[in-house]
Amino acid sequence: RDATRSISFTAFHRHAEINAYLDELAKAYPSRVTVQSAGKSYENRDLKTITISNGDGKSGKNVIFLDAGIHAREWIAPAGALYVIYQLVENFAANADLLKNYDWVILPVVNPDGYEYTHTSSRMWRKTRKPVGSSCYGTDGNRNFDFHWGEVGASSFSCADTYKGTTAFSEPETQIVRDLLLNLTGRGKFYLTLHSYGNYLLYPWGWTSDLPSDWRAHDDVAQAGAAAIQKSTGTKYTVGSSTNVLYAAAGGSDDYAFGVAKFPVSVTMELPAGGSGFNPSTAQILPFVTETWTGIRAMAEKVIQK
Ligand code: ING
Ligand code: ZN
Repeated sequence: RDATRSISFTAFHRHAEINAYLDELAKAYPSRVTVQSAGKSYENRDLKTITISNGDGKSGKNVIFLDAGIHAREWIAPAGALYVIYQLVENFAANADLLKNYDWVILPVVNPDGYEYTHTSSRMWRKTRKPVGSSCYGTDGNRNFDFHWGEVGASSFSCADTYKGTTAFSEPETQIVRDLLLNLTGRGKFYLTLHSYGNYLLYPWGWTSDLPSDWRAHDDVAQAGAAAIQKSTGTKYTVGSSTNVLYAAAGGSDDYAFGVAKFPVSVTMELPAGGSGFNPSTAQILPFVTETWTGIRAMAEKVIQK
């Protein structure tokens, strides 16, 4: 029998519903699930992480860290993270191989203030919501990490969508991701961050067109994801370094995870648009997140094999 799903993939859920789903899983599966607040957003929302294990009680395992929703309008990304959580927790029996020697830590909404703002006020908002000076709001979280911060592809103009922030880690939300990543240095073997849109599997660097010396480690994993997706649905993903296949942008979380927190594999996944940019129809959610899971599963298998 199929696992029962206690969250739907026929709607985009509000942040409070997402946090409630995590709490419900912690209650229903206490031996395999831990939910914690990693800190609060500028507007005081809890950034909850879910740590998923196989319940064997062993600590200090390797970790796969997944986040989504650093950009507010990219709604399919948190939906994708929720589907991963659903698979690993509620469909555990089919995915136990992914949890044997690894724990997963998932932060499904990095930027809840922006995410809520796209639901209530302005669908195309991208940034956080902390005011900058007196006239503009928000910083681009994916330009705010302290690794070659502000060197390329980021704006110094506080009203711009790619505003880098007043300083690196000016935002409570990026500080939270920083601390989660740094706490996992050594154990953290794979960092994956979900965005939309465009069907890309991107790896470092975003700050330079040079490739890291061990770019093949990232490429092997990303290519495995792209191949699995193409095999399952025919959807094509473009694989390469952010600078070389998309555009240069410094201060991204993937460069930080690899360059500073020393995750040996770090990937940004740009989910599909479905012909409607940041706003896929609700009927497209389940097909998209299912396909995305196929790719994530294949990437995780590759990491675990290494
Ligand atoms: N795209 C990413 C962005 O932050 C990216 C692409 C990721 C560029 C990492 C450089 C480094 O612009 C979206 N859709 O946000
Ligand atoms: Zn994005």
